[in-house]
Amino acid sequence: MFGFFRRNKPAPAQQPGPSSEAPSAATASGLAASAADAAAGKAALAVQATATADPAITVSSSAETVNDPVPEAPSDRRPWLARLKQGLSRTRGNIAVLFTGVKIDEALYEDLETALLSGDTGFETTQWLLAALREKVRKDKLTDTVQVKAALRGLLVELLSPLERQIDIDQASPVVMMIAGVNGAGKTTSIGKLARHLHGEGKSVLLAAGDTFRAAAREQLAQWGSRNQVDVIAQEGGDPGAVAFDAVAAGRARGTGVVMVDTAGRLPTQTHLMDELKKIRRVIGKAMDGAPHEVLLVLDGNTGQNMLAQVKAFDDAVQLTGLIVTKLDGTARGGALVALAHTRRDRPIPICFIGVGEGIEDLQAFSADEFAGALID
Ligand SMILES: Nc1nc2c(ncn2[C@@H]2O[C@H](COP(=O)(O)OP(=O)(O)OP(=O)(O)O)[C@@H](O)[C@H]2O)c(=O)[nH]1
Ligand SMILES: [Mg+2]
Repeated sequence: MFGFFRRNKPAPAQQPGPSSEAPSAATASGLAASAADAAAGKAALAVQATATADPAITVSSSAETVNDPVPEAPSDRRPWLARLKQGLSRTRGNIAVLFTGVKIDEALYEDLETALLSGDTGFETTQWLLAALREKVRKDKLTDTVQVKAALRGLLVELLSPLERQIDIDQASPVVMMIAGVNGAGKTTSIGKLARHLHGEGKSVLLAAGDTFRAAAREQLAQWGSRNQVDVIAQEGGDPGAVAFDAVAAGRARGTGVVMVDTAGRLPTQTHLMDELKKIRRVIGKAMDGAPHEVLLVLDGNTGQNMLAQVKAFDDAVQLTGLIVTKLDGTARGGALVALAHTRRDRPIPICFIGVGEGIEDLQAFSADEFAGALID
């Protein structure tokens, strides 16, 4: 399950660099291509040769260079698990120690209730979990706290499993992904990380800087592009829908593997901005039938229960296909993911990736088992 993406065909051994691609339709149509376009020429091959050995990248707007470790083999998830567990340590709080005693009594359930509520699991989900746990203890005649802990872990895995999903990056050519979310949630950073992972899969990537009004936003994406030999379609001012359209058109003309459309941050209460998002989605559909293939909402892990309202509002507006939850490092509110799984169990929106930091390897596919383990083990 733990490939980063789902593949229908084996990844090619070598990926064609951006320099070998046809000229950009968008560039020809008058849009300003980013610095990445210029850098893509001679430098591309040389940079590409060293890319996996030295994935030096910048993920923050502070332009600080992060030297990420060489990605571990997919079979070795230990470094990631350690970071996930460390990241969720504030959410986990005292859950693990609850189960070190010997007695299964009311005090145990009360302490568990407090721990779940403080982790922002929410009242309704906490009550549901406690009731299900009591029922399991009764039915399975559990007699020691180690068994109760295992039962709770099992319930969490069951609840979270429907949220697991790997994105199929061979589902179309190009696969068009639109990324949305509130301000500062981690959209652009996540796009950068995904671009690097896609590069590792041998997929060519084109980025669309859909935040046309903030120069800093364009620059942030352009910086990512130039570091990762990925072209960025950008435009100063103007309509983000036009940038998205041209990016998809350019992606089709070039035979690009994946086009990712970044968008400006917006609150669900900003009606005109939500309308703009709907328009971007519509326009992408005009540029390519069936696109966007993925509409991902990026959620800041510190958002807690408000995630539920954000998911609903963005889903109503642009029909989400998945979520990316960032900044789970250091949050005391990671239980909100459990609430999300429980309250939306009739219409689950999968969590495609979770992030626990700013490095490339800090964004990984979501696993119910790993997440439950990090919460209570
Ligand atoms: N600690 C931590 N920081 C993160 C994570 N993901 C992103 N960030 C940081 O969050 C900040 C905002 O990230 P951006 O990617 O710029 O967020 P954005 O959603 O594109 O922001 P706007 O475009 O302004 O709406 C940056 O400083 C990132 O480095 C994460 O998983 N953990
Ligand atoms: Mg951004």
